[in-house]
Amino acid sequence: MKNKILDLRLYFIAGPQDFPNLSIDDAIEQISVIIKSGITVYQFRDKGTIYKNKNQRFEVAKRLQKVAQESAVSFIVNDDVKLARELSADGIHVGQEDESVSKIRELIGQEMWVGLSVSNDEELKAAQISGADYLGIGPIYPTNSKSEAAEPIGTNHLRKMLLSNQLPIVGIGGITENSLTELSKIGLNGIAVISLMTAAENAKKIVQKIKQKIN
Ligand code: TZP
Ligand code: MG
Repeated sequence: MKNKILDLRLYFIAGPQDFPNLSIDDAIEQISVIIKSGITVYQFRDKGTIYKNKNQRFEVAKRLQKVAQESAVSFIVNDDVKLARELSADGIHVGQEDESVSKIRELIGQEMWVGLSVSNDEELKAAQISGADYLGIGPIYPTNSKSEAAEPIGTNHLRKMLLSNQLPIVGIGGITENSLTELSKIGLNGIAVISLMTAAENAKKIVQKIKQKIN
């Protein structure tokens, strides 16, 4: 169920596939450590390729949701509206190629947050009236974490895009510790990351650094 406030400052995205060298149990453990490190949102982004059956995927999502709930971290499901509803997740996040926000609203009403990915001016404009609660905008920089990612937007263009935006927004794509200062001046509500956190040796340290910069 929707958490009252959606604090977008540090939005971590991952599924077990983002830990290709680990067993599913070890990946859950790693993701749990990150969820507990002070992030504000966790998105279960799982392409479903590594499981024996659907039930196993459901159980993994449920375990991670429990960790998020215990840490007062909002739990968002990527793409899979059915899973989000079965779990009563706090929200659902979709891309341009997924079910439309209006269709999702028909299914779920106002009970969950709906996030939408945008990667260019046209998508950002259309997103303003889409009914989405927040937007993920990117990739800002080149990324290795999404195979079908669009062209990087770059911070100069991103700044211009945000002039015509009214919605809460997280920046995503290729964000490293080195980009935090630059990103802190753009007016984002938060940053969304995969590899910055999955590769972190000390998740808490990175979280502190990000929270100092992005607020
Ligand atoms: N959408 C746009 S870029 C991206 C997604 C899911 C991947 C972000 O991963 P990273 O490792 O933070 O660049
Ligand atoms: Mg998608």
